[in-house]
Amino acid sequence: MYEESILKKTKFNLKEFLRTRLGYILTLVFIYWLKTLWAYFIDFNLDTKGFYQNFIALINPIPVALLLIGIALYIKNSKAFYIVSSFLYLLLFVWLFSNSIYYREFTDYISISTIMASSSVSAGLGEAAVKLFRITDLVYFIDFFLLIYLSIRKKIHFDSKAFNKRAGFAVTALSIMLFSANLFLAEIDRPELLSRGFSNTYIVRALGLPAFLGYNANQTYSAHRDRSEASAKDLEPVQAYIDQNYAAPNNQFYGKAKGRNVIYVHLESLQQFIIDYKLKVDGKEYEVTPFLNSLYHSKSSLSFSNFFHQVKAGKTSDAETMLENSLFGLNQGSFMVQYGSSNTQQAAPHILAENGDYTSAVFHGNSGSFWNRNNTYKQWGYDYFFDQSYFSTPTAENSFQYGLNDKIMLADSIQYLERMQQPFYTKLLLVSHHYPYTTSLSGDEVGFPLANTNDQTINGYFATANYLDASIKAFFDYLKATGVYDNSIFILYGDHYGISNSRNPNLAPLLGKSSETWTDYDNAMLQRVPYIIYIPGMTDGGIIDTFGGQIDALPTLEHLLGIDSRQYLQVGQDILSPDHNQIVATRTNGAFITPKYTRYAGKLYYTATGEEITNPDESTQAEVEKIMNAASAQLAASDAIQTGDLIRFKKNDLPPLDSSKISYLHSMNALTSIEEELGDKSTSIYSKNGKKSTVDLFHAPSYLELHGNKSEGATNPSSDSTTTTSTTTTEKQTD
Ligand code: GP9
Ligand code: MN
Repeated sequence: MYEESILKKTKFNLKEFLRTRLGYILTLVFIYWLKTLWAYFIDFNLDTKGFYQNFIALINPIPVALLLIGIALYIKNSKAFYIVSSFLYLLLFVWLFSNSIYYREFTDYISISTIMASSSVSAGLGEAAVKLFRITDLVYFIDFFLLIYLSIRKKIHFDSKAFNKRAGFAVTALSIMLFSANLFLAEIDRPELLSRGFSNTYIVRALGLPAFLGYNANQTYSAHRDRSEASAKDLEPVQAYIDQNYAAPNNQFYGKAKGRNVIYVHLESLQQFIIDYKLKVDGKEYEVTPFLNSLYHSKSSLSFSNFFHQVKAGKTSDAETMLENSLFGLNQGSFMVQYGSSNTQQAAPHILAENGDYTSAVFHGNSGSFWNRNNTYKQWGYDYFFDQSYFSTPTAENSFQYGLNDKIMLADSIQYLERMQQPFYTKLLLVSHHYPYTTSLSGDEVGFPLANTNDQTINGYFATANYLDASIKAFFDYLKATGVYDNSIFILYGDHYGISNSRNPNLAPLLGKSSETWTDYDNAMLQRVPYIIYIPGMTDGGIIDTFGGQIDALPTLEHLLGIDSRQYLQVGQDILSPDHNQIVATRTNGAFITPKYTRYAGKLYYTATGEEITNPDESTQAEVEKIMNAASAQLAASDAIQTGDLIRFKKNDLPPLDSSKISYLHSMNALTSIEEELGDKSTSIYSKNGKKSTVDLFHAPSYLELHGNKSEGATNPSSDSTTTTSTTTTEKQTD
C-alpha cells in the first residue's frame, strides 16, 4: 500500500542516517563531545561543584562544535563537504588535545598570548610535550584507528546528496540557540562571568575551550589596541602627576622595618566595623576578633581607623593589584585577568628582590588560576606561588568553593615557608571568611554563635570572622616559637566589604542603628577595612585616624623598609607622610571620602556627622569640585599606566624581570636546592633550626578546644550542609 511504503520510508533507520551528511556531522560532534568530556574529567581540573556546574560542563562542548562543523553543510560538492567537515573537526580536536597536554605542565589553558609568547617557551613546551604524553592519551585517537579500520574494510560511504541550504541554516540557528542557552545557564551559575572573568577555569568549565579562545582573543585584542596606541610620550603627564603628588617619607618611620621579613595577611571580606565588635546573643557578648583587636590596640602597631577599600568588579584581585603596585584595578573587570599576564609591571616582590634581596611567595588555598594569579604573580616577580595543589586535598570537610579552610592552609604552608631564604616577602591569602560565610566551617570549627537576623549571610559573618582571627593567632604563635617574629613586619588588610550595600539595612540593628533611617552615608562608612601594620618591638605606634586607602599601602611599606617610592610609577602616597593627601578616590561614580566631605551614590555628606548637604553653597561646591578633580586625576594617571602598559617605557634602576624563568611547579625542590647550595649561609627557618622542621610548632586549636562549649545552644545550622550548590553561593555584588 502507498501509506505503508511512506511509513517504511519515514521509519528512522540509524545506519542509513549515519551515512547521510547530517549523520556524519552529528557523529563528529558526538565524538568531539566524548573526547572533550574525557579531557574535562581526566586531564583538567575544572573544580566543578554540584550538579548544576557539572551539567553545564557536560553540555557545553556541543553548541560550538555543532556550529563549527555544521558549516560544512552549506557545501554542495561531496568531496569538499567531507574534507571541510573533517578538517573542522580536526581543528577542534587539535585544540582540545594541545590544551590537555599544555595543562599538564601549566595547569592552565592555552591563551592567545601563550601562542604568541617567546619562542623559548614554545620550544620548551615542544620538548616537554613528548614527555607529557601518557598512555591513556590513546583514547583521544580511538576514532582515527577506527577510521583506518573501516577504510581498510571498505566500509566508508559518502553521501553525494547535498544538504538543503535551509536545513543547513536550521542547524546553524539551532547551535546558536543552544549556545545562548549555555551562556544563560552559565550566567545564572556565575553572574557577570564574562565581564569579570574570574579565571580561565571558570570560562572553560562554563562555555568550553573554543569559546574560551574567542573570549581570550577579544580581551587580548582590546588590551593590544590600547597598548599599541600608547607611546613613551604618554608617560610624561603621568610622570608629572606622580612627581607632583609625591609624599615625602615621615622621618619617624622611615626605614623602621628595614631588612625585616614582610608578611602580608589578607583578611578576606573583613570590614573595619568588626574590630572591637562584640556580638550579643542570648544576653551574652562574644568578642569576634580578639586577636586582631589586640594588634589594633598595640603600641607596636600603626593601626588605621579610616582606611577604605577601593576595589571594583575585580574584588580581591583589585585589592591585590593596589596593595602590590599602588595602581588601581580597572573600571571594568579585573586588571589581573585582562592585563596581568602581559603588562610590564613593577610590583612589590620585584622591587624588594632588587632592594634587599627578598625571596617572595604567596600562599593561597584556592586553585592558582583564579583571578589569573598563576600568570600575574610571575609578572609581579613572585618567586613562589603555593596554591591549592601544594596543600591537603580539598574535601567537603576542610574547604569550600573558594579553597581550603584557613587553619588547614596555614598548617600546610609551614613546610614551604620554613625553607624560604630570609628576608622574605610573603602574602597569606586567607579565604574562609568569604561569602557565603559559615558554610565553609564544619566539624570542630563550629562553635562561635550566629547572629540573629533574617539574613543568613549576616548571621554567619561573625563566626567566620572569628575563625579567621583564630587562624591568624595560630600563625603568629608559630612565628613567635620559631624566633622569626621579632625580625618581621606584619601588614594585615581587609580586601573589600563582605556585607553588600543591599544587605546593610539588615545589619543596621547590630550596629545600633535603624534599618529605616539607614543612608548611603552609612554605606560609605562601611567601606572601611582594617589596615594594621604591626612591627614587633616598636613602642611608638598607635591608632591613626588619617584617611587613606589601599592605593597608599605600597609607598607606605617602601618607606618603612627604607626604600624611596619616588622612583616608581605609583599613584598612591605614603599614608604616614605629613604630605599625605587625605582624599580616598573610589571607582564608583565619582564617589570619594575625605575627612570633611563624603560623596557616595551621588549624594554629598559631612563625613564627621553624616549630615547630608543638599544645597551646597558656592565655596562648598568649589571645594568639592577640587576634591573630585584630584580623585579623577589619580584614577586617570593609574588607568593610563595600566591600559597603555606605560611602565615598559619607564627607565629606572629596576632591571627588567624575566618572568619566563619563573615556574610555580616543583617549588619544594627549588627551595631545598637553594638551601643546599647556600649551605651554612642559608637563612631559612629550617636551616636556622639546625635543619629540623618547625612544622610541629604550628598549633591551631579549634573553637571548642579554645572555649569549651560556652556558646551552648548556638549551633551553626549550615555546618551540616558543607556542600553548597553554586547557585546559592554566588552573589551579585555590584554596589
Ligand atoms: C578566591 C578569592 C576570592 O581565590 O580570592 O575572590 P573574591 O570573590 O573575594 O574576589
Ligand atoms: Mn575577596
